[in-house]
Amino acid sequence: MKQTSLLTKFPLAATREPETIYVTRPELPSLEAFIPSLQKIWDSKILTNGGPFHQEFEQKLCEYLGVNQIALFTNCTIGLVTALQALRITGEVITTPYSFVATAHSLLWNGIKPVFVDIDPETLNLDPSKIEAAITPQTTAIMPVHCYGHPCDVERIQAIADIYGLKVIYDAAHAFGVQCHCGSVLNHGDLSVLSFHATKAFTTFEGGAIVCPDEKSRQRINHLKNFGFVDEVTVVAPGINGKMSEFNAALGLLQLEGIDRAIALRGAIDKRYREGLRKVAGIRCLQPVDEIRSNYSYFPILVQGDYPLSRDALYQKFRDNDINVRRYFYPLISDFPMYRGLPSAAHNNLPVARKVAQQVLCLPIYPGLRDDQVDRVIGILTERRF
Ligand code: T4K
Repeated sequence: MKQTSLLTKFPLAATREPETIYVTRPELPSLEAFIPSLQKIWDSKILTNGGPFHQEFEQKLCEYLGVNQIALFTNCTIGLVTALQALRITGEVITTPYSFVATAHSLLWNGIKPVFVDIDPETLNLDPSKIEAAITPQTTAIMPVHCYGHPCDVERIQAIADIYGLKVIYDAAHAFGVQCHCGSVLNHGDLSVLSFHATKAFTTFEGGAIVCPDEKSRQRINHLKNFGFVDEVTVVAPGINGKMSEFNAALGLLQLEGIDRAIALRGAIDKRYREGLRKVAGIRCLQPVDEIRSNYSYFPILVQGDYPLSRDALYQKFRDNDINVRRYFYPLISDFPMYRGLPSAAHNNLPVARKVAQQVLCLPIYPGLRDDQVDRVIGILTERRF
């Protein structure tokens, strides 16, 4: 595709943003570029249930991501709930407290007990060295999160799963397009679940997908996301309605054309933050872990003891300056009422996650964020007037 037509379709970086700076803004094609797809949907009157855009999007996504099979979903949360059903997970599942609540909620929706294990202080992902101690005869699976799109220690997690006969379902909501040393990070574990929510690096408004290793598991997942229907008269499971509509799939196809440019723009912002914050005492930037290719979906910093402001005072200072930074992920999932009574939610079981949740701030990062806006964010962190 010629550069000029790509710019016409994705003009966002060229437009001036309002002065409030958000933690993220969705990157969208121009409305004109989307209208021909809408016209096709209007003409065909095929709105959902695996129509032509859905089929084409699944195929193009597999090619782009470098994965075998994909089942599209209405969002990641329903994808996680269905992934657990597909693998018939029961009993207890080991997971991280340092994530968005949807990770653990997907377990509760299946009547499964979450067992929280602490995170690694460098990667902020589930700490593999702490997993074995949490395994009981009821444990059937591990549900790690590639937090901020940084890959988990997939090999150590798989080794533990193999020894104890456990399944591994990755919450890969943040990991669209991330490649580690052995290809797509989405190819690890039994299943990986993506989010295409408006706040994600790749968005279809709402949306998600399960990455599956083979056609057989994809078929079971397709039944489960369509009420359990196999054909007009056969229902094999109490499935849910998790189907992605033609509207979202058509948008997704168009979004694929702009995603490399969007990730490159995010990468430039990541670089500018790192350079600007290199010498700021008390501010720690997370280092890329095992990525050959990052997606730069988030830019978390950890506000440490030697920084002159507490994390929450700094959060307020950003707010006072119309910069909507976010505390992803605070509070810990294990501190919410439906989880805090669990033995694994105990205060002394999760010291690293607890400390990080008190230190983290996610800075704005999205393709339309201008250099002067990035510098405004850096300026808040470096100015000495407190
Ligand atoms: N697993 C993990 C690890 C996740 O992080 C998530 C979702 C999931 C699973 C579940 O995925 P889905 O079922 O949603 O596909 C947001 C998102 O709602 C949530 O999807 C996301 N993680 C989580 C980390 O963040 P909020 O409450 O912070 O979003 P909100 O509405 O405050 O938006 C933040 C900023 O984004 C706004 O200030 C402006 C901008 N924004 C947002 C929306 C929704 C826009 O510019 N346009 C928009 O349409 O939760």
